[in-house]
Amino acid sequence: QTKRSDVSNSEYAKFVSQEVPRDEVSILNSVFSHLAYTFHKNPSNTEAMDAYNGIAFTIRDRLLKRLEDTDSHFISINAKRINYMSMEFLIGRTFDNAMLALGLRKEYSAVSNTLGFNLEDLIDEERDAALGNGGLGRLAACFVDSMACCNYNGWGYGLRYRYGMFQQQIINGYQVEAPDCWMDNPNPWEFPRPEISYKVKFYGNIAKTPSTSSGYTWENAVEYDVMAFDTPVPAFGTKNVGNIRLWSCKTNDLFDLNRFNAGDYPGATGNMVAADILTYVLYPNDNQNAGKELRLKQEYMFVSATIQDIIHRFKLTGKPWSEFHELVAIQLNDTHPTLGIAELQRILVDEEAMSWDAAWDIVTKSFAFTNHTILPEALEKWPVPMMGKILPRHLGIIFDINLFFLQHVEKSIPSEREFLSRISIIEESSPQQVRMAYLAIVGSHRVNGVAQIHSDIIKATIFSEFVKVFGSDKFVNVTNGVTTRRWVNQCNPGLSALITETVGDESWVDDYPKAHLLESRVNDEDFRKRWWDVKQANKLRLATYIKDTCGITVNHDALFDIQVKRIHEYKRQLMNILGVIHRYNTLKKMTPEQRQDQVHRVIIFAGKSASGYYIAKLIIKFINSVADVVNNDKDIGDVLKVVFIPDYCVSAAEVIVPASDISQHISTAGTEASGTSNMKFVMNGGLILGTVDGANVEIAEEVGDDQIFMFGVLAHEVDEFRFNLRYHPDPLDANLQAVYDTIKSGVFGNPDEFNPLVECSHGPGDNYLVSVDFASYLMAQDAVDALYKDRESWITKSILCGSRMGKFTSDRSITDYAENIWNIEPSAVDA
Ligand code: B1H
Repeated sequence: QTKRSDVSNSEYAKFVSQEVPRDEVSILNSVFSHLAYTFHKNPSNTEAMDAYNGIAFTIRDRLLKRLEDTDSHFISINAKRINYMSMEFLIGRTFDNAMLALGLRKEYSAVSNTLGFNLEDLIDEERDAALGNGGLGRLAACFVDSMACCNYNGWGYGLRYRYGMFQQQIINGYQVEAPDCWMDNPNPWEFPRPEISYKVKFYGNIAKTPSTSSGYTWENAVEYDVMAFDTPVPAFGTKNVGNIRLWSCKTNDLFDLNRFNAGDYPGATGNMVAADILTYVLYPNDNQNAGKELRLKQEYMFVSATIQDIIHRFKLTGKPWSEFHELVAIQLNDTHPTLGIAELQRILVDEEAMSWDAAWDIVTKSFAFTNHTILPEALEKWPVPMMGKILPRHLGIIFDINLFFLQHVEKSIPSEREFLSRISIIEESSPQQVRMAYLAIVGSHRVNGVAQIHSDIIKATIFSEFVKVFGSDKFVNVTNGVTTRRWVNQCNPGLSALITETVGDESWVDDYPKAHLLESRVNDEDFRKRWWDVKQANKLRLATYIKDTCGITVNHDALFDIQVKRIHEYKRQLMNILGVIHRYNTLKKMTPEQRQDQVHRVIIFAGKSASGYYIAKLIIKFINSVADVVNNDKDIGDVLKVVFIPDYCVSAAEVIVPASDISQHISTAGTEASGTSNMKFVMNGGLILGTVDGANVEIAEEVGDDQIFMFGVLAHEVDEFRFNLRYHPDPLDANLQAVYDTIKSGVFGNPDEFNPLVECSHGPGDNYLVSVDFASYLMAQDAVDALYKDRESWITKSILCGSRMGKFTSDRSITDYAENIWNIEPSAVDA
């Protein structure tokens, strides 16, 4: 307890009611003040990093004020809060985004000039916050941006990993991982909240005790302290500010004095290290379940602290438990936070003396679950013995949830044993496994997929039995979206200026459907030229980036053909590079004159592979080996270049996305739940080459299916083709055979090394149907070339596509969630 001195309320009210000054001189003075008093620097010894920090702290001041206002506003009106629980937030950089959100970019640019720096250079001083793998983590970051911009009371909850997504180096063509020590620099965007901390328990045993209403207590557990760090989320066009609360293990209570006194100094810190390790590292898997004990502990630590925090905040309202679900919505970003269901049930029955049924009613009314993948290797299952050891009470609760669920099913639909075992949360394997997706479905009131085709597929396949049990209405679709603040306004100033001019003001930034007005200018010659010039300038910027990062010179007049995403067999980077070899073979057979007549292309790849994913890593090596040969072939010159940009991350994407002429989204139909970079590329005036999969389908619906290049088998045909590859294989496509022959000739290096890639792209090993789609893929690529030669038609398509993407803003996604799942209204701070 601290004794507070008497601060007169009216003095405080006066203080907080002042807007932090926005004029250049005041900003400059605050920067001087931070430089002097936060960083011990003066203008004569200020380096770029110091200038970035000094400036960033003044922005943070402005954000914190707004964060406090937002919080008090929502508390004062007892607003329902969305708790978006995600093991990943792929935030990227905050600096530029925050200046734009505050509407102070011009002022800050002038201030940095006064300090002797170019604002663009200072922006490059910031390290990405890469607390995520790919689409799922980036989606979470876009969603907190949209919740704030749309004035919803929404917070993200996650983990503060000391090491984020590893940094990828390419050495001799191979991926080499280096740690992402992003916390080595001061982080102006987070602030520690040591007063907000909770105890999280592991291990121990369950004892029967009459003292709790459930009759159980959890004893002899090991306890850790977990502490909050808040990262305010700047929002554009509103004074609301969002928040991402990340948890980190506290180590201070874990010093072992007994060992220390006995002279065992290193041993005394043993527990501290163990605690720290819990939040040390992000598992670098995308669409792949690691299944490691440490990951289970991370998941539990995350959910336990979050649920305790949610309950703490709920109790401050003084409302009865029966109103919990009217004030709290909890969204599970995939199954990773699903233990939250068991944790809330446990706290209610073991600690809050509630009956099982009353507790379960609260749980199921509060939770909702988003599924992001149907890939079997990504579906989370935890061995029962492992869960029993680490979380004995939760395992008991999960067994009870399952028992009551199966009893309900038996009563409501007469079913055979087989059916019950198929939908059981516990898989009867050896050892038994907890199926986390099933727990999430049973414990939630809504389940959604992330694009229409994906939502339809999960209902028809992996969750079909649950549709029979709960009815179809529990399963809904919310198509993903991306924030236009970052993915248009910030990353593409040239295009943004054109949209602003067309719309008449900047209102499109948070009302993206307004971009449809661009369509009215499709025949305006001057506009078309400027549209083209913007793209060329973005290509030049990317060409410079490629020169800097790979040392390869590319001509920005060539067609830029881009595939950037995690490296995964189902995403078929392999098909792309096999297509490149086909193109190379074709060019080699031509006369020099014929060659010069072809559309010049730069094929650009980027993406990380999970560190233990052998085939994905081999694909990276293979792309680099092909690139080496093609790029150094004098016959080929500028007609074809192949580039693998290392260390793909959010800030690299901000340079890459605006520069595409065409981008590839070519997953085997039915495997990519949505994809979100497809949306970003089209918003930035790039066309797409894609399969009938994920959000490609809805993009085609919006922009017109004659506007984009689609090819390949359909999702419902995939099983049959797989079966045929195994039992009735067609003869191999002649072009693909020729590509294999080139590989086997050894031009790209030791053919034995790459043989696994040959084996997994045809015949029974071809799980992702590369050989089946190859011919139609090449035809689609020919159509791309033909259109690019007709520049005017290309520009028309590019403008039409760019103008018809209104649906794909994450503001629309969030509004869908708010209306169909969360049942919540927006409310602006200053309204
Ligand atoms: C997506 C994942 C994912 N789906 C497991 N599933 C992970 C699964 O660490 N793990 O265990 C990590 C990530 N990520 C992606 O989600 C989909 O593949 C995309 O198609 C989709 O656009 C994105 C956002 O919904």
